[in-house]
Amino acid sequence: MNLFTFFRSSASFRLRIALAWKGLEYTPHYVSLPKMEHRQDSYMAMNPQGLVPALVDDGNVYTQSLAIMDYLDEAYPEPPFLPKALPDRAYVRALSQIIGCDIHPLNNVRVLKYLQSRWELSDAERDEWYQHWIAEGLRSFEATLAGSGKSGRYCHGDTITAADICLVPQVFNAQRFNCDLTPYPRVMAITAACMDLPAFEKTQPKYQPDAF
Ligand SMILES: N[C@@H](CCC(=O)N[C@@H](CS)C(=O)NCC(=O)O)C(=O)O
Repeated sequence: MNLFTFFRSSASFRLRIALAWKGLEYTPHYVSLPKMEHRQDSYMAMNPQGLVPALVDDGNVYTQSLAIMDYLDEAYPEPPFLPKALPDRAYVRALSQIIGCDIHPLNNVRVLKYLQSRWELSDAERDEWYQHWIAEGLRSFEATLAGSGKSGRYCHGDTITAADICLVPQVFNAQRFNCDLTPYPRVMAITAACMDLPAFEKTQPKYQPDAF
């Protein structure tokens, strides 16, 4: 397998965790977002969205981290990313999508850059935008955990699921943008518990060879 990744990309971090959790080996290819390597013709030919990550497995190209996690779960089922019971699967998917569909896209690099280039936001205003959507998203994530009766050491009981794999990279990004995370004790306790596991610890941004 070949993974196209950038150390600070939270969507790439999701996949690094996912691959490590399933014990799958891969060759990393480093795509620098500051150098705009994700917009070069050679990369765009593989992923026309010009976003990282991308995964190549058995000659097939896979894009979109949540879709790639579904693919990995179908191709390499153990350990699974989803619980068995249908209501629990829906709960884990909903949590994953709070991160992947409702927080991350609003705070992606290209959105932040557009706000600054087109609408002339200052760095402080950009950070306020970022922190607003983190607060809105993590408030609902925390409330979902609290109201579900399903969370435990991790988002779903004491077993790692896709929801944890999505949550931890988002918390890392929020910390980088100095977001106040004290209102989310469950989120932070789950993140700490995940970081005790090598699949999360070893794949974090600062340990990647392309980190600077
Ligand atoms: N929904 C996509 C999002 C991918 C994405 O936005 N990746 C970011 C890094 S986390 C990126 O490549 N950003 C480049 C840009 O915004 O120009 C996924 O989950 O794979």
